[in-house]
Amino acid sequence: MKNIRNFAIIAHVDHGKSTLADRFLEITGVVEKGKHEEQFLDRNPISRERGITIKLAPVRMKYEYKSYNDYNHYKSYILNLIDTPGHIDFSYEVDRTLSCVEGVILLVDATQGIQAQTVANAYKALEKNLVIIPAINKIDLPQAQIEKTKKELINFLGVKDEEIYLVSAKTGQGVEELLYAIIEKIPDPLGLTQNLAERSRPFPTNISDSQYLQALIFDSYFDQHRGVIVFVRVFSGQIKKGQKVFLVNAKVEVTVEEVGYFTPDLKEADQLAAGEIGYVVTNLKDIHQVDVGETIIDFVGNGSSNPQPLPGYKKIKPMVFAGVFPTDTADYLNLKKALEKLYLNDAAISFSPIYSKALGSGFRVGFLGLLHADVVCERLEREFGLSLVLTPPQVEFKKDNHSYLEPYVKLTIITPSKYLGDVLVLCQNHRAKFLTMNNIGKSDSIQLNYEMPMVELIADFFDKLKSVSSGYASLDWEFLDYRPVLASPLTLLLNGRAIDEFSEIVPSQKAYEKASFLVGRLKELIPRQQFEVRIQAAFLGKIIASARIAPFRKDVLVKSGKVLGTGDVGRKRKLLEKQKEGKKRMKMVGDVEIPKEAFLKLFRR
Ligand SMILES: Nc1nc2c(ncn2[C@@H]2O[C@H](COP(=O)(O)OP(=O)(O)OP(=O)(O)O)[C@@H](O)[C@H]2O)c(=O)[nH]1
Ligand SMILES: [Mg+2]
Repeated sequence: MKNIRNFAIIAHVDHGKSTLADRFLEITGVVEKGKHEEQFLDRNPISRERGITIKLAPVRMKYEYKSYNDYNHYKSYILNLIDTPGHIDFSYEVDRTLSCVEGVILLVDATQGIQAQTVANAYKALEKNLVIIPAINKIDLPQAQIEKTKKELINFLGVKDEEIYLVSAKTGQGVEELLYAIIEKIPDPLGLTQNLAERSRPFPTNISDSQYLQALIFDSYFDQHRGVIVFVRVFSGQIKKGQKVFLVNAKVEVTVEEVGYFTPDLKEADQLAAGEIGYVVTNLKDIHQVDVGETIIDFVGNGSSNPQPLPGYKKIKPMVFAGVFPTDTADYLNLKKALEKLYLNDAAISFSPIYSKALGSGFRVGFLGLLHADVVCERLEREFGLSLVLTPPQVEFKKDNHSYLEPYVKLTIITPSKYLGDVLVLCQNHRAKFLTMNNIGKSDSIQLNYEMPMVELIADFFDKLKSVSSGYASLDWEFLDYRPVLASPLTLLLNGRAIDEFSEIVPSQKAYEKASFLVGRLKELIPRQQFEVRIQAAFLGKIIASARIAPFRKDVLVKSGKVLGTGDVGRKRKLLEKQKEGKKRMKMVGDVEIPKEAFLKLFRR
């Protein structure tokens, strides 16, 4: 165990975590330099296309360490790295990662300095008592502000200048020194650091020397042929093929089919021992029995001998909800199965069945934010071959007798001081309540704390914040509580018929603004139909906004005024097929045809 180091890379989005991981993988010979894709650990195609990490990614590396001081000190280490996403919508991946490691590299982009998720993720690591190695990245860039970023880190973490590592994940400069720091500064899985022979952090349970198996499930996915595959951190004991184990919370017995570690592909091994990170093939076909945060222990016959669960994880609460419907109503069960399987790989979603008059049977799915909603739906479509309609993601209001309560968040914004004025005005316009303001380090970065209604946050606040600060301000939020608000349903009508899917509760103060925005947007998004379409918005029994779309006749069989004759059957069929294909991307709402994208685009500006 002394030769194992488990660590994660955490940072604000885009500060270079996955690129740094590439360099580690090259130095340790997992991949060959110049022969792999950039951000090698971002393996999901959606992640690659969007250039952001959406999943935690574990990988095991081997490294031959030679001490600088003592050349006889030559040892082979196993380094388990977990790369994490930086975007706040995937923060649950970070939460789960941090329970599996003893230390982290906190990476800060030298051109950006400390940003909101730098702070949020660092606090998470501090809370877990992890060793934090601060590193400044992108020092190769001419606009890098190394000294300023250093000052921010010194002030924020209370570290010394010489404890901060300077690297370029792009060129590899300083990366090997960082590997040395991981070995020297991050404790082994028993909590012992190399130099100080003392426990630097309490062991997660009090049976650290136990022979009994205790492994924490931190991620999972469903494999068509092998059933549920879980990712584990073993805290004590061992786990190997053929062993009978027990899931403490689900109370099910499982015979282990295979164990191994990440290369990052799955590589079979004889066993996983205490301190290691790897995977377990369970062959469980009933996917409801496995949950992240579950503890695997030895099977002790009916689970009778007082099994010890590890602390596991706080369940995360989705804050944004949308209806998800199959375009083809016959796909309902496929959607259900897809959601269940996806849940194994993304425990941050929640779902429950709903029915809509216009869209049929579907699910009300909870997400952590709009990007998360977008990514989940794209994964459902691509990984499970579904075609879906998503109603506009909304925040959940609670009804309390005749009044409404709305969710509030605690908002943290970090901005360079020169944009402060504009940021303050922006917050004011979004019903935010100012709490505190302070400087980060001796730099000109300012941290602002607010309380703000969640509904204000999810619409377009982030985009506006980016635009008033030329991209420099960043934000982090956390759910606070529900508070009373004067609000009512804003109903959208198409040709006099209320369309529930487009209706939502809005604060009275925002009703006019919202109504005219939605009506205007729908007018752009709904194509002309054979008849006139009237769009209206009603609030408290009054129509407060309206628009119309003029009718338009389009029959594909009438081309340049001439009806295609019977002799042209092939061509006629082709045109009809094409029209049918187009219709698949449409959805009938009432008697109006609406493109699928309209549902998602409606609330985006
Ligand atoms: N010049 C320069 N560019 C870098 C460096 N490190 C990363 N980048 C670039 O910064 C961008 C973001 O890098 P990623 O490694 O994807 O960042 P990340 O932190 O993994 O991003 P998320 O996982 O989405 O939060 C990419 O375009 C990288 O090529 C560096 O040291 N120097
Ligand atoms: Mg990344």
